[in-house]
Amino acid sequence: MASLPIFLCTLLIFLLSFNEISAVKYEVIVDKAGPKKNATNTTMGGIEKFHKVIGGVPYTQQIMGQINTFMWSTILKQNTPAERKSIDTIQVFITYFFGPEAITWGGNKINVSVYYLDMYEGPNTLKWGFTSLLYHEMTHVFQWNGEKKAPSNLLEGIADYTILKANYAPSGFNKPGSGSRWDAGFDITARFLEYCDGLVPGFVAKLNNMMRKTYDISFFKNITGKPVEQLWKDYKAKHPGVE
Ligand SMILES: *[C@@H]1O[C@H](CO)[C@@H](O)[C@H](O)[C@H]1NC(C)=O
Ligand SMILES: *[C@@H]1O[C@H](CO)[C@@H](O)[C@H](O)[C@H]1NC(C)=O
Ligand SMILES: *[C@@H]1O[C@H](CO)[C@@H](O)[C@H](O)[C@H]1NC(C)=O
Ligand SMILES: CC(=O)N[C@H]1CO[C@H](CO)[C@@H](O)[C@@H]1O
Ligand SMILES: [Zn+2]
Repeated sequence: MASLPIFLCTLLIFLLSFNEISAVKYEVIVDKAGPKKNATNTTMGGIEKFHKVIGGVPYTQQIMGQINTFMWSTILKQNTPAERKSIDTIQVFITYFFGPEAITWGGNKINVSVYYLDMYEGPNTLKWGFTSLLYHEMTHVFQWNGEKKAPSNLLEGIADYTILKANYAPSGFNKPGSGSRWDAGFDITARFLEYCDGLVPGFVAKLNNMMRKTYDISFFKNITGKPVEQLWKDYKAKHPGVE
């Protein structure tokens, strides 16, 4: 019985460190397996792929914890609860719907399409693609949106910026210098934000924090000293010939 105190001690350390890292609960709700509509595998449908290929609920909860920590420490740089959105639970639904791969809704809920999981094809594994998707969607859960005044393409750009910084950018992700407008959204905006972050370290975190109560385009100038249009011109000039 000598090992019991050690066990209790380990448990206590585990509980303490868990509490310190995050008090957020991660719930994963999976639809019942439906018809097999596989793209690449005759033996499994999307729900089965979720369990057998991705690692199911345990993997999803584990990676959500990792993403949460990365979000606060590296992307949003929010070290205290006062700086963060107050969120006690995040729910992920693995569910049947057509259209986007995933959606974030109701502030703290993410729906991932079973059809997307089923049809996923690419140079990376399905588990990798699912993880990349969660980095994007969980950014929507944690980011400020200027009380809905921030342009949605900027919010999408920040979500893709998280993917980029996490090294989960899919192979088609745009190169630095791509695009014709800073607010084209997704990877185009993400690459521009990466440039801004090079000028002012922590740029994205600063911008997000300013977006807590409202949004104004002058935030770019406030942080970098240059208006966004000037930043975009400088950025394009740094990458000549990139469309
Ligand atoms: C199909 O599923 C099986 C069982 O997990 C797996 O071993 C195999 O690699 C899959 N094939 C494809 C093409 O995904
Ligand atoms: C997300 O999925 C759940 C479970 O299927 C469903 O009840 C909910 O309406 C979905 N949300 C949206 C916005 O589609
Ligand atoms: C930036 O914004 C902050 C807070 O909104 C303000 O106090 C500060 O004066 C601004 N700085 C510049 C250079 O515009
Ligand atoms: C509905 C569907 O896409 N089924 C496919 C399952 O996978 C096999 C093998 O790749 C295809 O032949 C089926 O069309
Ligand atoms: Zn998005």
